[in-house]
Formats: sequence, C-alpha cells, structure tokens
Amino acid sequence: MLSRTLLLAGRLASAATSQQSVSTASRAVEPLNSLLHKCSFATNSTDIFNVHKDTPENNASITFDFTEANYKIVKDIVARYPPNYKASAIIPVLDVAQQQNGGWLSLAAMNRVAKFLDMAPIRVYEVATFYTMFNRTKIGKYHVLICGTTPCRLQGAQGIEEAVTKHLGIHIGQTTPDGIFTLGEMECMGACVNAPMVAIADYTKGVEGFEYTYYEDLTPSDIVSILDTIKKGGKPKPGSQHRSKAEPAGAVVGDKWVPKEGTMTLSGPPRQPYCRDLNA
Ligand SMILES: *[C@@H]1O[C@H](CO)[C@@H](O)[C@H](O)[C@H]1NC(C)=O
Ligand SMILES: *[C@@H]1O[C@H](CO)[C@@H](O)[C@H](O)[C@H]1NC(C)=O
Ligand SMILES: CC(=O)N[C@H]1CO[C@H](CO)[C@@H](O)[C@@H]1O
Ligand code: FES
Repeated sequence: MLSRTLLLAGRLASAATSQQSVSTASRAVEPLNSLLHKCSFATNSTDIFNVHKDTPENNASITFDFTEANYKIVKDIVARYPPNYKASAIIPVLDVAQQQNGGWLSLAAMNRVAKFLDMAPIRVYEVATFYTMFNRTKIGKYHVLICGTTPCRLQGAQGIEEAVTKHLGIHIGQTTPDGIFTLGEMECMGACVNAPMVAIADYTKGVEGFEYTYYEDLTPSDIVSILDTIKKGGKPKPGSQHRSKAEPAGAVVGDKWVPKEGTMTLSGPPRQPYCRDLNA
C-alpha cells in the first residue's frame, strides 16, 4: 500500500515537473519584444520603464508657466483645500497643465506644478506616471480614445479599431504624420449603454476651449466620417449617432445600426414564471 502511494506521488510529481519545464522553456525563448507586444497600449511604449528621455521638445532647458488666465484657475483649485493639504490639488492642477501644454505633461510642466504645490518634483512624477490619462510624450491635436472594455468589445469595438487604424494608417499609441490625430485605447468610459463608443479629446483650443467629447453607437463608417469631419474643421454630432439618448430604439450589429423591431434579443414572448401544478 505504502509503495503504491509512493509510486503514485512520484508519477504526479514527475508529471508536474515535466509540464512546468515545458512552459518555463517556452516562456524563456519568447523574446521580451513579443511580451511587450502583448501589453496593453498604455504600457506599450518607452513609458513602460517610466523613464524620462531628453528630446528636443522635452528636456530640462525648456520652461513652462501657467498663462495668467490658467494661473487664476489653478489658484481657485488650490483654494478648495486646506493650506496644509495643497498637494491634494495635484490631479486637477496637472490636468490644467496638460490642457495648456497641448495634451501632454513635459518635464517642465510637472516641475512647475511641483513648485506651485510646494511638493517634491518626484511626488508629481509619481502621480503623472501612474494615471494613464496623463500623457508624458507629445501627442496630436486630437487624442482619439477607443473604448476597449467588454461591453464595447461585445458591440463591435474591434471593428471600430480596425476601421480607425486603417483609415488613419497608424496603430494604437501612434500619431498621424500630420500631427492631427493620436490614437489611444481607454477602459470603460461609462457609456456602455450606447456601446461601442470613442472619446475624442480636443487640445486645439487650450484650457478655455478644451473638449472631451463622446461619440456613441458607432458603426465603423460612423467613426471614419467623424474623423474626416474633425480633420476638415467641422463639428461632428456628439453622443449617440443613431438615437436621441439611450432609449430602446435599436443597436449596432456588426457594421450597421439595426432599428428595434418587436422583441429585439428575445426570439419569442418571454415565458411565464414556473408554476407547480397544485392538483397533480
Ligand atoms: C533641449 O531642448 C532644446 C530646445 O528645443 C534643444 O535645442 C536641445 O537640443 C535639447 N536637448 C536635448 C538633450 O535634447
Ligand atoms: C507595441 O510596441 C511595439 C514595439 O515598439 C510595436 O511594434 C507595436 O506596434 C506596439 N503595439 C501597439 C498596439 O501599439
Ligand atoms: C504616459 C502615457 O500614458 N503616455 C501615452 C501618451 O499617449 C500615447 C498615445 O495614446 C501613448 O503611446 C503613450 O503611452
Ligand atoms: S465598455 Fe465602453 S463605455 Fe463602458
């Protein structure tokens, strides 16, 4: 009995080791690059190492200061917090800096925020590197953010991404050569009821004119024409492209909008609740 148990344990152990060694070996041969490819977009860049690299547009010799109007805005923000908790204002203040700076936070912008809030610069970098809505590399005039979370995926976000990357000729994380669009991916932006959706941040008009617009119920051709309209200087219709709000009027199915007809997803009238036959 004892020997049988030992034999079994031995077999199990060797099965486990051989399985493990196969997967360890295949992991070891996989180059770092292909692992990087599998990372989500926010980490698939030099930012994955969270290192600042000097470039002609972002280095310590460049200066940044708030404009007079924006200085008033950040002072109003700080006034909402007790004087000994100025650092609590860091996120809204960085947001103003990013909007003024064309959508990204340069080293100089982060240092200016640190000085403004009496913080060590490293504590500002920590926040700016942690949140993916803060961008530390130069981006295009419009930041196109495709929602990539489950409800949007189920409603065709992949088709939206394919249409956009094909139309603009860039991948997620890249900027068009004319500097107009940068493509990004975001997680759920709370508009799943009108999935799939895309948010576009407009950095062309500074802090006063900053716009962050949702475009919802998109088919691939909807998003392509939205991008074309923006490029021509027009203003596409915001929100749902096919209904007035989120009323049950239909849904995007594949590459087209299908208006509601009868029971939509049900194939027949719903069943009555189960009732036991009391006379049986
Ligand atoms: C820093 O920026 C200045 C001004 O754009 C530029 O002339 C200089 O070459 C940059 N330095 C580095 C190391 O990129
Ligand atoms: C991720 O980075 C690699 C290496 O730079 C690049 O080839 C690839 O296109 C990037 N993937 C995305 C989704 O941007
Ligand atoms: C820090 C950060 O999130 N940087 C991102 C800025 O935006 C571009 C394009 O969307 C990304 O490639 C960067 O990773
Ligand atoms: S999943 Fe796209 S908005 Fe929620």
